Amino acid sequence: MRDRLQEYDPEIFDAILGEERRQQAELELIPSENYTYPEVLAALGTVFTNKYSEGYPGNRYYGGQTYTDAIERLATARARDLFGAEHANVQALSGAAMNQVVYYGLLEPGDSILAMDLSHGGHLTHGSPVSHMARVFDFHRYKADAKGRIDFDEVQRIAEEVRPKMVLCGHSSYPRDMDYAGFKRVADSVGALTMADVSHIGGLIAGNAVPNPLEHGFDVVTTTTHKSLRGPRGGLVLCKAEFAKRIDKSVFPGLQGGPHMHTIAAIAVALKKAAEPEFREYAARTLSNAQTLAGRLIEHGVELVTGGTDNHLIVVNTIASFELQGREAQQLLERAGLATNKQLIPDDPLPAQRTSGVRLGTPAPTTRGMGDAEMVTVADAFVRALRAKDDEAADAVRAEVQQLCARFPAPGPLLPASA
Ligand code: DSN
Repeated sequence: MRDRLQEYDPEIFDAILGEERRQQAELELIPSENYTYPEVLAALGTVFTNKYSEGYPGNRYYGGQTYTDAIERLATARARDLFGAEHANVQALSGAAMNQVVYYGLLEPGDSILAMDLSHGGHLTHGSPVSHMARVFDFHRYKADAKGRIDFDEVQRIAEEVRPKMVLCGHSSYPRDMDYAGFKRVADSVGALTMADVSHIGGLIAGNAVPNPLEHGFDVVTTTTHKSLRGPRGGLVLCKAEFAKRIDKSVFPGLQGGPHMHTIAAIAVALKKAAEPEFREYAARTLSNAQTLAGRLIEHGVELVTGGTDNHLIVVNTIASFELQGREAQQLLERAGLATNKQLIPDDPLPAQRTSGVRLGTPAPTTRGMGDAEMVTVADAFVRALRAKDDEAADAVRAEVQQLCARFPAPGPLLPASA
């Protein structure tokens, strides 16, 4: 198949090959990215791409659904089992869609939602003023305290003032554990629903390495499937049985049309992988690698937001540590073969395109099989590249990073390049 693509469309083929080589030669430290399984890539590139399947198994709008029903039933059952959920919907096309599904399915336009501030670790889809959702729902924001921890007295105070219909926790750059019992107490005290967006830590929850909000009585939990869960790009909505119909109707016909059945097949494969004992080891090692990486950076005098991490991600204050804006640091690191992303720090004085920090994470290096020794090497390389602040030093670091990556190959496509 690859030969046919190469022959027919060499420009696209070359870009695919280039990206494969980039992913092998550089180290992916962006905490929301990972290297998926060859089996997931195989499931994605199948004839399920051809099929329209609006509706749900046993109740679709088009015929020919024998096999789409089979894969969607498998995917939903595996999602329920893995996360201990009463109901699972696997059709959301992405993280943004999956969160909109919940807001529209369980709330009315104008209802208030209490969620974490973006610069303190929240997410664009949690009511950032630049998102469409902020025009439809009335978002209010809580922040972390001066030490970067969530102050539940403050969350409670805002909740009593605002009387939200939903309390939302979850993060894309908050490096600490979530106190789900604390959020549930606040929500219960004002009669609000509880929602956790665990997109970043979905795989860590599946691997039993961090707490599961469903075990704390949360009403609804969302997670993307491509971050620490190592699946294809997609979204899961997990909820109590009492919300199942409203969630399903909110996905289809509420927000989406035909589900991407090739993605659902690949999600099912990733969920099967995540239920295996090896995945628990992977989740535990992702956490211990983050501890080692953070510890070594601190030994070098690097300033981390909240002073460390409890999960897979680390936010470095690059202004305080290296007198570099996040954007400059990201560029130097990219030249050094380390892929990171510029990151707002709490109440960042700089805009999102410049920022005062960068964000790193360990899901992808852990997938490559790296451990403590390699995390020390990566931390040393990171510091060397940013302290020298010049292209020559970054190029020298890149050579070392490439050697490291060659020793720990990323899982590639199922078929070799010549197949
Ligand atoms: N873009 C993802 C992240 O990097 O955290 C979340 O949507």
